[in-house]
Amino acid sequence: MRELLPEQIVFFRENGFLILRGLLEPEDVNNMKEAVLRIIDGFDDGIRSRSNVQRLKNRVTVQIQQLYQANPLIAEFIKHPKLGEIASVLMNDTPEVRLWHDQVIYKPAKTGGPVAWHQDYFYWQHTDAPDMVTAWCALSEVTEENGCMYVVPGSHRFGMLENRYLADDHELEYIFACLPEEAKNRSVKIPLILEPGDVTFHHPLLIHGSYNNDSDKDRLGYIMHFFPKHLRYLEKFDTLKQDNIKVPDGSLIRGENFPLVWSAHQTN
Ligand SMILES: O=C(O)CCC(=O)C(=O)O
Repeated sequence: MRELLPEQIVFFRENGFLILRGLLEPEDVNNMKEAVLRIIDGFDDGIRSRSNVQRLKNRVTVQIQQLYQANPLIAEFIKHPKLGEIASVLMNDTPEVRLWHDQVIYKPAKTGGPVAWHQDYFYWQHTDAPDMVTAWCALSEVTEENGCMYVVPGSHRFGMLENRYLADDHELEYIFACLPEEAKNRSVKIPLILEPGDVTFHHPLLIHGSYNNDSDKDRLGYIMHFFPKHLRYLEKFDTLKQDNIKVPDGSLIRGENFPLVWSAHQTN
């Protein structure tokens, strides 16, 4: 394995996340930042899902999905060989990595709002296993002041929580109430402080969230949620009915909405 050391793989298994510093080239960061900002500013068409989530008064978190379908440079970036290879290893060496979806989460300076504490798999329970991995690419400086992501290390080992997330008051204590007794004492949150070009990977059961951007610097993250070759569709749990999965119940998830971004056969 070229990109990851054995101890980094062990760290991910134990903690449910991993920070890789300087993984992206400055040129990639600059090009992606420009492409993503064009979409935020409304210059590229074809965006399937766009929302300005306003959970708190005067606070906005801009969340846009499927950017790669609107911009050729982003369509190329999702096939970044380092990201694909790392995702494969963190998903137990799956021979194929596909994109579940991408998204930008943008918190403008002074007005950027929170992302409530959650586990990603809550949204993905119409798949047959919590086996995905997310790559969170920093396209700006990411600090506690401008609303970095916080994670609860090891919380991916607590299983699925009963409550989906904490909506308004955004206190971690609320979510602790849902944890198994033995996990409560061990839970702390830590900030993921990043430079442009750093990438963090996280497990779909990891508890994570982020707070307001009170600083005078924008926070910009481009996020890819990857899934392994063996993942299957479970129609009965498809309560959100997003209509992007076209395969029959019980089948491997494939199709134009789930591009193959990395394959062991192409790189070996
Ligand atoms: O960007 C954030 O603050 C949260 C991101 C997130 O929830 C995710 O990448 O799964």
